[in-house]
Amino acid sequence: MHKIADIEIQHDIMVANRKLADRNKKILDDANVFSIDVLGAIGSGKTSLIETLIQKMDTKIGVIAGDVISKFDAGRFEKYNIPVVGLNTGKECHLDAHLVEHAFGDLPLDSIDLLFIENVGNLICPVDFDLGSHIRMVVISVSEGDDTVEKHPLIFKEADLVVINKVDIADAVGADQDKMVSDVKELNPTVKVIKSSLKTGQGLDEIINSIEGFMNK
Ligand SMILES: Nc1nc2c(ncn2[C@@H]2O[C@H](COP(=O)(O)OP(=O)(O)O)[C@@H](O)[C@H]2O)c(=O)[nH]1
Ligand SMILES: [Mg+2]
Repeated sequence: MHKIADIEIQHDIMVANRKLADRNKKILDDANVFSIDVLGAIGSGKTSLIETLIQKMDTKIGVIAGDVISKFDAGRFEKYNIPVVGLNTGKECHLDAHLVEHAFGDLPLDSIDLLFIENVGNLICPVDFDLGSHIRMVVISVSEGDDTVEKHPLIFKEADLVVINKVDIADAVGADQDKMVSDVKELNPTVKVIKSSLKTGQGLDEIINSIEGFMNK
């Protein structure tokens, strides 16, 4: 059973995070950096998608990569010779605005136009922690099961762009990709939902157009 003190501490944490997120947003706006919080389950293809976008988009990109331990994903991004900061969350299952603010200190924000923040892989904890990014992109894959959206409604309600990845293997894993799209639309009727495969390239132009649309708003 929760004690009142526990609930108050949780509330204080959320309020403090909200303030820091607003401050982060101002830092990004002052530096003319558009930022995307990339959320999704472990293995859905977040890092692979960002790697592909680094190679395909005609924009100066930087990345903050959240890993529980070590610098696994940061190491993957460093190969592209772009500004990268790896953040370790230890036992925490999400990034927060305070960690992201620290990462800003190690990034040349003035020479970045687009900043991807790859959050820790899961569909639950990151939802409550705004990082100060401009949009949230949720990447899920058909191999997580076509009931993933129904089981995790909150993250889809908060999303600006949803990518349903790995459609190349939808038949192999028996997933109904169109059901996943309609489940998202039911929760969030105005959100853009794109089916993609990083193996065949399906949906990539649409993802890039959508991101550029948000950047030019
Ligand atoms: N079949 C298939 N595999 C993919 C696709 N996108 C990513 N993967 C694979 O899925 C695994 C996890 O990808 P990763 O980008 O590390 O996921 P993350 O944990 O969300 O960052 C890797 O082995 C990728 O090669 C896709 O569209 N189709
Ligand atoms: Mg990753």
